[in-house]
Amino acid sequence: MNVDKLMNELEKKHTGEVEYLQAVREVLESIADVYNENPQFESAGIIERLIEPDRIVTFKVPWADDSGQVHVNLGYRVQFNNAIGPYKGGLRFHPSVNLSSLKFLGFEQIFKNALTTLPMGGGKGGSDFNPKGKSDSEIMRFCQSFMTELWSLIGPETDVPAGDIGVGAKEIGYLYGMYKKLAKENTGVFTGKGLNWGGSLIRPEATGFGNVYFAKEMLATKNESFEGKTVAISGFGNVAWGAAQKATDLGAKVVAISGPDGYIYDPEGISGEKIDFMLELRATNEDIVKPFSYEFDSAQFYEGKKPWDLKVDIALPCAIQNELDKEDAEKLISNGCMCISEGANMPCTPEAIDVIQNSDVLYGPGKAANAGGVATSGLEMTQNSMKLSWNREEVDQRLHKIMIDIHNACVENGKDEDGKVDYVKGANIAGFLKVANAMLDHGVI
Ligand code: NDP
Ligand code: 2IT
Repeated sequence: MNVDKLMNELEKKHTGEVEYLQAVREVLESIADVYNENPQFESAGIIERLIEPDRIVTFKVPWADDSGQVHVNLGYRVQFNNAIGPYKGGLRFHPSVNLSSLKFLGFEQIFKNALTTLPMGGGKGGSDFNPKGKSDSEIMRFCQSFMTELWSLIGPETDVPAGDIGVGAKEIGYLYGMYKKLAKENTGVFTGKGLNWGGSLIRPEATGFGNVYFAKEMLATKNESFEGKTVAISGFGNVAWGAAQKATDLGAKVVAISGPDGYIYDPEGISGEKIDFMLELRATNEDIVKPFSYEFDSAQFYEGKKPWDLKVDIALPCAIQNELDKEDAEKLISNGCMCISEGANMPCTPEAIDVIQNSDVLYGPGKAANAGGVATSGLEMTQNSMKLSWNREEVDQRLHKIMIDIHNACVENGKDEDGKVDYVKGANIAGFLKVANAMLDHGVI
């Protein structure tokens, strides 16, 4: 494999799809040696087949707002690869959604899902619909219209969507309701479902919990732990909330969370009722953290700033892609940060990753560190198939074990001669080998 040649060809075919090209380049660069040592991959065209999605479906989503005005958004489902199981991956509703962002997310999802050890392929979907400021009935009508197109493409053994940015339990409820009506069946076709209609305990907090479990394993390689450490988290959504909870449980002090409007610094720590308040803020659908500073005296709001200029021991980016750049990485490192673990998908830019990997800072890439969310989706699918529910402890123990196993797979595949672990390389190689070998077994399809 010649990475530059492949990337040149891909750039010509998909000009301007910046995030997708970024995600593909990262994977190709880290698997090139393993690929070239195994000529059976080259002759079977594995990489050419893996970097293009199996199919992309695009559709229009017309919906009426509360005043009767009709709007039209774009809907997508990218079914990337199903070598090891049904397509699996979230739906994102956010104005930034386009083909490039969904293709990058679907591509990442292939390797992430392979790392979970569970039988799930990779996919992603969503819309440029912005749920911010919309009423519940507007969100319901949008979800129903979206589903009238999506329902025929998905199924419990075909393609199983879930949530992502802008798609939480409420949206999953409306989407699932419409699916059930159209398909005339009540199966586990979504994950992240409500607890009394097939959902799994721990799924809402699983990505954040899993990220902290992964970071805990990385820290342990340096005889460190969360106990007594300060933590900065970006975002205040689903993932950030779970990460704040678990980091606090493990004895750390979460001193920052953020929204698109700026960040909150609270030197007394964001725990207990303050974590509950994060959920209340999210439920307002406004997506701003500023009100946190009105509610708690110890909290200060820094408008338009990112939390990466703070002196913290651990940074957990949990908001969106490319939110932590080279300057942010340099600031974190010069302030003594020892660990950066990605709750979001691809939150660090390639330049930031270079800086981090040339330092002693532990770096957990999203496809390994945030795999706890989809892993728990896999556990939800298992419970649905068995038509039973596990209790909190059972799900949490399984999630914890999966995160330890993912960490071990990264170490096994990413340890350099000097003993340093390159978690990016480890995660990419471990995920790739599983999928590539399955593709070889299935022939050219
Ligand atoms: P949520 O919608 O619950 O929360 C994300 C919030 O972050 C949004 O409200 C968004 O606000 C806000 N945000 C966007 N950009 C920024 C920014 N630059 N700084 C601070 N906040 C910002 O989404 P999730 O918590 O589910 O997802 C967060 C990240 O985690 C995403 O990258 C997602 O792909 C990833 N992830 C999610 C998983 C899951 O199970 N939910 C699993 C694995 C990864 P606004 O709308 O105003 O932009
Ligand atoms: O990025 C992700 O892994 C998710 N949004 C969760 C996907 C899932 O199917 O649970």
